Amino acid sequence: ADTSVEPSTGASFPTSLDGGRRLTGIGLRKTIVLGIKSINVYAFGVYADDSDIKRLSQKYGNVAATELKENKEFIEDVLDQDLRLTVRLQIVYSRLSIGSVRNAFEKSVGSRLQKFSGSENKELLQSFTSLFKDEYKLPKGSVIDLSREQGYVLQIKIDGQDVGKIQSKLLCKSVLDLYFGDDPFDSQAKEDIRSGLASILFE
Ligand code: DAO
Ligand code: DAO
Repeated sequence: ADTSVEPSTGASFPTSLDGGRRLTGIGLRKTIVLGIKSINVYAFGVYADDSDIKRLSQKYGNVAATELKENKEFIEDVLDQDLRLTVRLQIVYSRLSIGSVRNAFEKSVGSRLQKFSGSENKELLQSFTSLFKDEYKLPKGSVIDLSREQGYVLQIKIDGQDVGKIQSKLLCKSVLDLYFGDDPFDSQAKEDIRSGLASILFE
């Protein structure tokens, strides 16, 4: 099958997933440790279900292809609506502990919950982080799929194994926003993902 390779890590992503979701863009999640050192934590790819995204063609059919990816309302609709998407993460950092995943998650996703709802949503955040059990291991090469399934169910798989799911429109949106919202981990990836999503409407 065809793949797309994230250049700084060599992580490779199939251009489509089982079930037909198609790759729209790939990127890199980095973090700064000890205030100075930048490390690559994981590479990611964002996949979208074509037929779900095409449900937006009625609304945006008259917008030019080149303008659609810059259209704020279009991106808002993709973030908000019940459209199936998967973010695949491939761990590249070799010393990732579940505790640091939990901390990072509380910061990144926590800030989005606050931004979109105006409240901390501690319980929602904890219901999610409680799925991150200490016995899981995330060695380099682990693959995590975070999917929004029908009915705003956020589903998590590690190396293809179900880890848990939570039904929450707000949580789904908050996770997706990290990758192609306004203040993303990787801004080039955001551009690519937005173009990829927009191009689905014009084929
Ligand atoms: O070992 O001190 C350290 C650095 C750990 C950085 C952890 C960043 C975690 C990012 C979230 C990963 C989600 C799979
Ligand atoms: O990079 O800050 C971030 C957000 C990453 C989301 C990671 C979710 C990880 C869920 C799986 C952990 C299971 C132990």
